[in-house]
Amino acid sequence: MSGIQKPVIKRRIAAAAAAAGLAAIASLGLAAPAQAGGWAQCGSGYVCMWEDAGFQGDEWVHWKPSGVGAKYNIDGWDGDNEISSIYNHSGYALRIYANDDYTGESICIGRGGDRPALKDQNFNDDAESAKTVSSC
Ligand SMILES: [Ca+2]
Ligand SMILES: [Ca+2]
Ligand SMILES: [Ca+2]
Repeated sequence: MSGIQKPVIKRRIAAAAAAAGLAAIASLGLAAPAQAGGWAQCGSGYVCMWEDAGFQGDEWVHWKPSGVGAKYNIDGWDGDNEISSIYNHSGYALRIYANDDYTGESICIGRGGDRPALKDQNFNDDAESAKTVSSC
């Protein structure tokens, strides 16, 4: 009803369009140029998180979750509020939280999904913990 809802809807449309674009790239089997760097080093089964966008810089998280509900507390000195890109190469959906102890705002990345630039989700330099979930 109010104008307040407008930006939210626009953001959702933008997110959906971005997701569709990534899906199109994946279905063609093409690696986007932005997926150079550490992306290729994130092996099957792993969740990887980098300090910089484009899967660059220090890889603060290189984690192989054991199943749904597995938890990862990003290191307070090396990673908290620094993560700018993520590749979820694990077999589970992944929820990433703005605060420690799996609290605060969160975003979810489906199995096999990636986020080359978390600033596009308004989540740059914000993640502090992560947990695998059954679905997004
Ligand atoms: Ca943390
Ligand atoms: Ca960063
Ligand atoms: Ca945070």
